[in-house]
Amino acid sequence: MKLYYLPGACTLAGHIVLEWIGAPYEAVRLGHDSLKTSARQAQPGGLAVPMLEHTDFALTENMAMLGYLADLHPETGLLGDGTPRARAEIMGWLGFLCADVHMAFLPIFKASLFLKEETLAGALAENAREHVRTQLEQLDARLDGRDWLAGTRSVADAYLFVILRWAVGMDIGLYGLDHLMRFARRMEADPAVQAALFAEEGIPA
Ligand SMILES: N[C@@H](CCC(=O)N[C@@H](CS)C(=O)NCC(=O)O)C(=O)O
Repeated sequence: MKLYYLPGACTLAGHIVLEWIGAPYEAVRLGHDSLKTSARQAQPGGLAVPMLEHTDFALTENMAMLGYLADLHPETGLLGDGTPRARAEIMGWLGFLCADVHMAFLPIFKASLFLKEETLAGALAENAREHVRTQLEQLDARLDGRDWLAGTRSVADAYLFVILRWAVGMDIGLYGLDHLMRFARRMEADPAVQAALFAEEGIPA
């Protein structure tokens, strides 16, 4: 099992899930340039990370990859208890995080994707911050009285942790979002999360 990653990227979610699973894997750091020359361009999202290789199978897209890892290891319960309802609930949260919240960061990360006029980039990013903040408030409310998004620890929680790190790094912050802060502290104290972070960024959580 081989995970291709970029430090600071959404690949951290897969890295955390691999650590939670505890089976052997190799993490391979990529640069932005190697992404563009990747032989996996034919895959959906093949110009981006993460990418996972398992035997002769190359997989991209977080939702597919995280689901695949959890399916390979049902004993971890990372996609629920095996019932369609639990899986659907987890995939619902993962979908929201990947398709809505992750994408809402794009105008903050790279305004030039949306605007030719550089002078407007700051205003665009500021609006995007407000939008992400609204999404974070929804996630915060969800964690009121719950430790995990779907009730038990799942692949969606690994992705939520990535999103919270971006929120802090991009000056959105978690001020006033007490349930999310509690979640982040608990994840940071998890040795598996610490191992993934150390491997990717060389820094303790
Ligand atoms: N829809 C993709 C999005 C993946 C994505 O946005 N990856 C970013 C890092 S978080 C990336 O590789 N960007 C290319 C780059 O930074 O050059 C997925 O869920 O896997």
